[in-house]
Amino acid sequence: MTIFKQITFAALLVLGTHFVSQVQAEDAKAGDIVIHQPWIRLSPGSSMASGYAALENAGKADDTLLSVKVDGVPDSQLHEMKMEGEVMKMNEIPGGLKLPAGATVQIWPKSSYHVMLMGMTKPFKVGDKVKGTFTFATAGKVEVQFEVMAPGSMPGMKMN
Ligand SMILES: [Cu+2]
Repeated sequence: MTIFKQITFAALLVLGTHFVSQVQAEDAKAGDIVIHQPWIRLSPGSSMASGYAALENAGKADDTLLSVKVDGVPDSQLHEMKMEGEVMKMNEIPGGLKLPAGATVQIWPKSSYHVMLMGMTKPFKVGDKVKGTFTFATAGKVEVQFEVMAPGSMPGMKMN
C-alpha cells in the first residue's frame, strides 16, 4: 500500500463520519441515492474544472453512477486518480462509479474520484449556481444545482 493510498483511505474514514442521512437544502435525491452538496472547483486559467459531491446509497442494492452532465460544459467524464509507478494519472472509470448498498462514496478532492469538466468556452464564476444531471443505472436521472467555488477552496464541513 502506497503512502498516498493510506492517506486517501484515512481521509475517507474521517470524511465518512461527517455525513448524515438527512437531506439538506442543496442535496438532491433519486430513489435510494442522496447527492450531498454538489459543487464545482474552478481551475485557474483553464477551460477545465472539477465536479464533486458525496453520493449516499441508502438502499439495499448496489447502484452505479453512469454520468454527470453540467449545463454549459460540452464534455464531462468520471475520473479516477491512480499511481502508475511514480506518476499520478487520471483515467475515466470504466463502466461508471460503483455505489455499494448502504455506503457513501465521496467524489471529493481528498478521494481518488472527480468529475472532469472540459471544453468550457464561457468560464463559470465563483458563486454561480449551475444546473447539472446525475444519471444512475437504477435510480435514474436527477437534476442538481452545483455551487461554483474558487481554485483550491472546498465547502465547509457543514454536513452536521
Ligand atoms: Cu480528471
